[in-house]
Amino acid sequence: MNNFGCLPKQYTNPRQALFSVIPVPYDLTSTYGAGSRRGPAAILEASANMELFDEQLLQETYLCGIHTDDVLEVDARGPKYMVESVYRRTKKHLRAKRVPVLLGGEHSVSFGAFRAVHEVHPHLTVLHLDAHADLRDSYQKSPFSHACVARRMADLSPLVQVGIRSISSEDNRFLEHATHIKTFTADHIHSTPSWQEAALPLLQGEVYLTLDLDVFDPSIMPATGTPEPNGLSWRDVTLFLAAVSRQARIVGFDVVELAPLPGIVAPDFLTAKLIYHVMGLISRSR
Ligand SMILES: [Mn+2]
Repeated sequence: MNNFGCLPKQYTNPRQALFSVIPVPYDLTSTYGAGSRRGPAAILEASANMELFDEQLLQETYLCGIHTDDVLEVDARGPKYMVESVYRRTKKHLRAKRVPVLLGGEHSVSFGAFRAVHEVHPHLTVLHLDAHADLRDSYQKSPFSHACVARRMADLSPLVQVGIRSISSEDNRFLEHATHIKTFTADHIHSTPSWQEAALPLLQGEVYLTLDLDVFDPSIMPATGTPEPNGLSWRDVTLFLAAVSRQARIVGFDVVELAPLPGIVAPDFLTAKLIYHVMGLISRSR
């Protein structure tokens, strides 16, 4: 497997890199379409075909150094153990002052990376882009299921959710009383051009970004386990993240739930390009 961007050695040396990419091919709790275990490999492969000049930012982001770590071994005992090993791996990169970039895998793995980043930046805010609210307190007897990941983050930090269009009645009841969580539904975003004016003031200081690819509309992102209609566009997401990065400091991020479709590479490529673009936004704000 190649490194992210298929970069020459001088740009992947961990000692000089701003970013560490951590591939986590885990999908054992997926409830509908599995297959996100093949996500990290597909992202790395697609990233070899990207133009390394970011045409929106007018910069060559790889010059700040992108290290790709070894694939994280799957711990089949369950998400709790997986979260723990993601935590330890993320911690290692944070200690070396690199920005962790997690490649899922299913969404449950994000909590490990978040927890490591949260220890270093306890006042961070979580920005959660997703079709699903993921606020269940427990699911299939696990508090670390993919369906609980936003709830676990919200136990520790304020949470801003963007693009939500699938929510359980339990989640909805919980939201009525959760004053530290603000949810911007896809419907609201589509019908309210000024929605960012309400979202951006909530995203100051340090931000951890967790991005489930099903936040995008299935027309451009069909390769997820749980696609939902009426999603966001490339432009919706990148313009919003650019605005966030201009005012806040994104201290780590994960991109999860790519379940590659044989013969259709566009979603893999979208994901690789998105990750590279977010790295570009982060490098620019430093
Ligand atoms: Mn989702």
